[in-house]
Amino acid sequence: EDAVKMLAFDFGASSGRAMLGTLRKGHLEIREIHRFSNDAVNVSGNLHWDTLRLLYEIKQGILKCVNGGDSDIASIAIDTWGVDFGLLDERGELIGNPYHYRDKRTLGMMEKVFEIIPKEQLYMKTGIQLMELNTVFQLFSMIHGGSAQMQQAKTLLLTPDLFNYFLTGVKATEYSIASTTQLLDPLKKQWCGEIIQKLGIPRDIFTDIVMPGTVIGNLSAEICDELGVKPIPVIAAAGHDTQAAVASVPACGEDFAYISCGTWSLMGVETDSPILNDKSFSMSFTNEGGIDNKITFLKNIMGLWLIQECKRQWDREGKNLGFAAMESMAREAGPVSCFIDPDDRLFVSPGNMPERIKRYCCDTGQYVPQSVGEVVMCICQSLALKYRMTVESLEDVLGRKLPVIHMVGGGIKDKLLCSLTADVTGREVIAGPVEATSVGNLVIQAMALGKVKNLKEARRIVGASFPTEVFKPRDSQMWDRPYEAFKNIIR
Ligand code: LFR
Repeated sequence: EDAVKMLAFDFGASSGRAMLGTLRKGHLEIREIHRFSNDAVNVSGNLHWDTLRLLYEIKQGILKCVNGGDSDIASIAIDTWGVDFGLLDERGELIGNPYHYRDKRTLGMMEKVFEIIPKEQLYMKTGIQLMELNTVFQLFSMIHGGSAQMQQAKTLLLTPDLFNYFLTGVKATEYSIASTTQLLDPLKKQWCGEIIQKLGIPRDIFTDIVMPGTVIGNLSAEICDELGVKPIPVIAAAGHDTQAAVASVPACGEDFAYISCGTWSLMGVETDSPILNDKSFSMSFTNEGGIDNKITFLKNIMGLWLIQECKRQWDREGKNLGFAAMESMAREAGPVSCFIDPDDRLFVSPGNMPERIKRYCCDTGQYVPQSVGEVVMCICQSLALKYRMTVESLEDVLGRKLPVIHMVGGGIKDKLLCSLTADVTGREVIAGPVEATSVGNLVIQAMALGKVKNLKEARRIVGASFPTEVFKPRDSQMWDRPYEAFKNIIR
C-alpha cells in the first residue's frame, strides 16, 4: 500500500547500473537490477563513448525490471557524467559516435577561445570552472577543425537528454546537465546567446531548457512494442550525476561540505545563488545548476580515475588485483613521502598510469613509489591533501568554517581514502550513501511524482534509509609538513 516504485539509470565513466527504488512510508529501499561496465572506445586515435551499447543496456535494465515482477514502476530517470553530447541530423538521427571528454581534440582549444572571449569574461558569464573538457571547448574544436558532423547538425543533446530522446522521441535539455556545458547563464538559467554567437556555434542546435523533475514523455510506442512493456513516464530528474549525488547527501542543516567520490571527486557546498568573484575565479570554483533552485559551488578534482587507470595497467600486466586488494597493499605500505597533483595534465588521458605517477615523482625530485601499495598510497594521500587545500579555499571564499565533510558515492568503499581525508583535513568525515547518484536520482523522481515535498525531506529520507560511517580525524598535525611539501609541488 502507498508504495511507489521507480527505476534509476546511473551512468558513470567506468560503469552503469539500473536501480529499482521503492519508497514506502518515508523509507527508500534500493535493489540493483542491472550493472554493466562502460568502456571508452579508441577508434583511429579518437576516444568515443559506445552510446548504442549503453542504450542496449537501458533496454536490458527495463526488461529485467519488468520481467522480474516489477512492471508497476511509476517512472524512469537517467543521469550521466557531464559535458558530452550527441548531434542529430535533420531527420533526428544520431550523427556519428559521441566523443569522450578525454578525447584529445580539445587540446589547445582553451587558448583559441580566450582570444575571442577573455577567460575572466567566460567565467563571469557562465560561472563554470575553465576545463578543457567543457562542452564549449569541444564544440569550438569542431568548428575550428571544420567538422563535417557539425555542419550537418540540427540538434545537440547532452548524454542524459540523448537517452531520454531515444526512449521517448522528445528533444529537451535538462537544466543541471546544461550547466556543465559552460554555455549557460547561471543567473537567467538560459543559454548564453552572446557566448554561443561569438564562438560561431549555431544557436538553433540548442533545445529548450527544462527544470529537473520535468516529465519528458512516455516510453515511445516502438520501445514498448520491442520490449513488450506498457508506456512508462520518463522524467528528466537531475541529468547530471553530480547533482543527483549532492541531492543524496544526508545532511540535516544547510551548512555542509561534500565530496562526491567516483571517477572524479567533486568537492564543494550548496548555495542559493552563484558566487562569481575574483576569488572564486582565481581558485577555479564552478557554479553548477542543482535541484530545488540550488547552485553547487564546487571544484572538479580528479578522483578514482587515477586508481582505476592504474588497475587497468596492472590488469594488462596480468597482475589481476581487485580494488580491495590494492587498498590493503596501500595500508601495508603505509605513508610514503611523495605526492602528485591529481589534476596535472599528465594524468588526463588513458594510458600507463603507474608509469606516469613514477615519472611525475621523479621529475619533481621526490621519492619514486615502487610497489603497487606505494603507488596507491601516493594517490590516496595526494587526493586527501588536495581535499584539504580545497576545503581551505572554500572556507576562504565563503568566509565561514566547514567542520564536517560528507563523502558520498562508490569511492567511499575505499575506507583508506575516507580515513585519510579525515586525518589530513582535520575534519570529521561522514561517509554514505555509497549508491549516491542512484539514490539521488530516485528521490528526485519521487519529488517529481509529488511523493516527497522538497530537497530537505528527500535528505531526511536518505538519512533514515541508508547507513553512514563516521571517520574522526586522528593525528592531524602529522600531515602539516606533508601538506607544505604538497603545496610546493603543485605550484
Ligand atoms: C562526474 C562528472 C563531473 C563532470 C565530469 C565530466 O561524473 O559528471 O561532474 O565534470 O563527470 O563530465
